[in-house]
Amino acid sequence: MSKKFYITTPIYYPSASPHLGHAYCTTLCDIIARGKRLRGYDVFFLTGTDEHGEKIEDNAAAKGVTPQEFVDEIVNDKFLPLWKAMEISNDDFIRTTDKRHVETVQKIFSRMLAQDDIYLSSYTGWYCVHEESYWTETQVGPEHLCPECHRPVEKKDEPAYFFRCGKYVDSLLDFYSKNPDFITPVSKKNEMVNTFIKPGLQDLCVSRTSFDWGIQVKENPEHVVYVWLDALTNYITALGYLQENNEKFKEFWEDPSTEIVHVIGADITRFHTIYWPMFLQSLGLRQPNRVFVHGLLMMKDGKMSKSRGNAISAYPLIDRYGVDAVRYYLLSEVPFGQDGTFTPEQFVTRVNQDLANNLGNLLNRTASMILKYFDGVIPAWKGDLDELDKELSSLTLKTKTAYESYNDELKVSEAYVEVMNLVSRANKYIEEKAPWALAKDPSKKEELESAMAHLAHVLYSAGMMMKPVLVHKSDAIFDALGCEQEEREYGNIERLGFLSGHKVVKGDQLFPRLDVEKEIQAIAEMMAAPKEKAAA
Ligand code: ME8
Repeated sequence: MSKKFYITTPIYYPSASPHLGHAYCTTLCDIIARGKRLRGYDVFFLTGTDEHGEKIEDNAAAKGVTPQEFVDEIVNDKFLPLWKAMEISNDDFIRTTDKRHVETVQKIFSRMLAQDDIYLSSYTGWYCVHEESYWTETQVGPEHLCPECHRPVEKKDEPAYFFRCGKYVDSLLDFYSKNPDFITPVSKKNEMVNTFIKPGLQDLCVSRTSFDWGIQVKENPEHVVYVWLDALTNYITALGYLQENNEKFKEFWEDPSTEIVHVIGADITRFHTIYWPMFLQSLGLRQPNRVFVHGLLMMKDGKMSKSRGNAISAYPLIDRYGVDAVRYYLLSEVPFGQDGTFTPEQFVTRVNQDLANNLGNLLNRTASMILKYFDGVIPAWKGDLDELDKELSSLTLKTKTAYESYNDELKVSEAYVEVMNLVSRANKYIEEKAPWALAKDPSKKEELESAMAHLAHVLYSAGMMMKPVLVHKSDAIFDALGCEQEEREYGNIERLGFLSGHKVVKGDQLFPRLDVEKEIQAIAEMMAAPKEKAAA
């Protein structure tokens, strides 16, 4: 039976259009999900939107529409079309206004209340609307600013329900020490323990009475459920937890052999690694295997934001360079454990160096030579005739192993660096073999055949490993190698020589080389006037 893998993105606030940073996170998850599917895993990939809270209520009021109308428009006109344009292969899309979610959150709240994990009290303190969080006098300091986003906070005094964190803190620390990989990269765990747990974790306020746009507490309709208790549970409500049809829940959550990975940005680590595990404990449910904190995609002048005028929409990039180039760029720009910076120069350089000059060039040269020297028929595999052949074959297999282990460790961009290194090596092999010279010497025919067979196999293997990123261009590679649909199998990477006798078809250039100056200028213009396009 195939191994099961459950991967989630954060559910984003539909308070404005998603920017390239959101697109980065969703694309990263998509690449991980597609990579696992390619290797035969049974995958469930979830994304969605986090639609309740005071911020959304305020934004809707400012626009003169109801909160539901407000979120419907953003989800339908901005989020869903963007994910379609980015070729996101999610298996479900959860909205926290979905009936299935609302009803389940009410059941979860009731259950926690019944078992006295939640109790009614009152809250006096400082509140940040932007972070939807309460803070103490010490935390906001004399200037009364939110310690997280540095915006001014408001004084609040209201009845509220609280979650008993104290009850679960010891078992949380125990869980961390028994599961050192739970928070990835591990440095984030120390930050959580030292900043939030060690100084003393207060009970978490889990209801609000100062606004209406939320899930009503059934037992006390004056209250709505705190947006983070509401939001975090999406990961199980989407699977059917406490619902009639809970097959997916059994398969992708309850089954201890399922690997569960939440992918998030550093800004929401506290919620996912402290409160979420406690909520799960309270519900008597297993923990996810990993919370993976990815790096951010920044702009030169800091965080991407519309107000700074430095945000860039994915659409004009997709229109001009194709979705595969944008996906590849996003993936490669943010290495594991680090942030990346979007610049037009870097975008053009990546596409030119890796996709046009390296991968595109290998395809172009290989296909042209096979057409020229062998009428387009890939020569029969004769094994490795010399050290160079041997090195290339063994590198292909080694790359597959490294690609798998990097992917499994969630060092995703590193996995694709390995594939690009294989492609570079194959381009260098062409220089070393000099097939044009071999072709002039009839006694070297076998060597020439072997070189072409080796190059074709590297191309196939690279195309296959790149498939989760290059969702269209990988097929262009297989088309060029004359592969039937049913032959496009990951396992064939290990069948050296399976392409013998295939007929090469010369197609268009895989990635045309970009004119550096012209394209840098074009991207700078996109950034100056971020235009959005409705879905096709
Ligand atoms: O926090 N680069 O939603 P949100 C990369 N609703 N990723 C970025 C990014 C950037 N510049 N900016 C944002 C919320 N992100 C909650 C989540 S989950 C139960 C509830 C990504 O719309 C990153 O993954 O503010 C970050 O954690 C997430 O978007 C925050 O999205």
